[in-house]
Amino acid sequence: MPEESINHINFDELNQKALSQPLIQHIYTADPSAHVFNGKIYIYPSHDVDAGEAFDDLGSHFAMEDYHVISMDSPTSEAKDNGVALHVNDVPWAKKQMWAPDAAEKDGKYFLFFPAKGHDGIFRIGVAVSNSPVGPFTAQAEAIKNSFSIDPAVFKDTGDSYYMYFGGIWGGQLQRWRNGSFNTTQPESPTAHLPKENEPALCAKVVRLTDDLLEFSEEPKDVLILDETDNPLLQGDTKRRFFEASWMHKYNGKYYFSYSTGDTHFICYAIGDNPYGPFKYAGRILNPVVGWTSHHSIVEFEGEWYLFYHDSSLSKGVTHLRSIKVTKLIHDENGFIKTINPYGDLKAVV
Ligand code: FUB
Repeated sequence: MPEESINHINFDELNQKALSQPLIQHIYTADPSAHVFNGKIYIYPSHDVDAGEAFDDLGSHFAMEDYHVISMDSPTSEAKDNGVALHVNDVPWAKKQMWAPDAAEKDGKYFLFFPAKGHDGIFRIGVAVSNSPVGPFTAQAEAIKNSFSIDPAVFKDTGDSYYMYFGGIWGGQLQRWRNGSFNTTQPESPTAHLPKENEPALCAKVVRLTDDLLEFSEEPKDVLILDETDNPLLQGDTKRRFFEASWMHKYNGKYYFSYSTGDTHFICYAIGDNPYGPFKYAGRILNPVVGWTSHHSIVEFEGEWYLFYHDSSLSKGVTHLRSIKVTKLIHDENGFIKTINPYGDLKAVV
């Protein structure tokens, strides 16, 4: 992760060419999970802060403590910060690192799903509930039973079924759960426990939620991504394999699973026929942004599709101080997504 390479970037030129500007500038925000509730856009991002933690490959420098919900009347209108919606101190089971959240609505109630490290240093996923989309949210006393890893994304399918996609490798600890329980050996290595390069890649997980949206209704299953020959993507296929940042959207009856490739910095996608997959790799949605991480959501608003994403342009390249952005997303006549270059003809150096 060559953080120094950002010094080569001419930020004035980059910002001029950028497809969009940060939606919120008075705080740093990242990992935007956008939804349309009651005709309005609500964005559930991480709230980035500089807590003074040293940079490492486990993401210790992402030491976030709370969530703010951002609302917009439309993708081009002003974004409003609705203040603190949930703080780590109000989550009995959580200790630190409030990473990428998501939200869902059911029967007039709003559910905030979020990962955090517990007092044992293990990432779990929790739920907090509110009567308002902007919170404040009240956390459940315990994390979701049998939850693990990071980056929950909750998708409501037709028929009122809700599915959670989740997981992230390296600092997200997904690789440490390969045998069904948390592997405590080699705790400081982000890459120990990963499959070998020529083995099938580690998959994101998908699980249907219970009717009250507070628990898993089944064992999480692998989100399998197949290549052009219908074989699973390999762990060594780093420009296409799953790393973190799951999202699901449905377009013309097909299920689009999108995700970040992490250390190669792409947002890619794969298409399937049902929420569980398998999904066939279909291409890139977003080329690398300034900053190491890339994380997004895709949402339809008044018949048009939008990509919410983040970059570190406002902080001039500081990896853990990111800003949420939005741009249009186009599905072509065959259902494929047109790749987005976030700075036009300029390439981000990561
Ligand atoms: O914001 C912390 C972590 O960085 C997220 O959980 C990942 O998806 C990456 O964006």
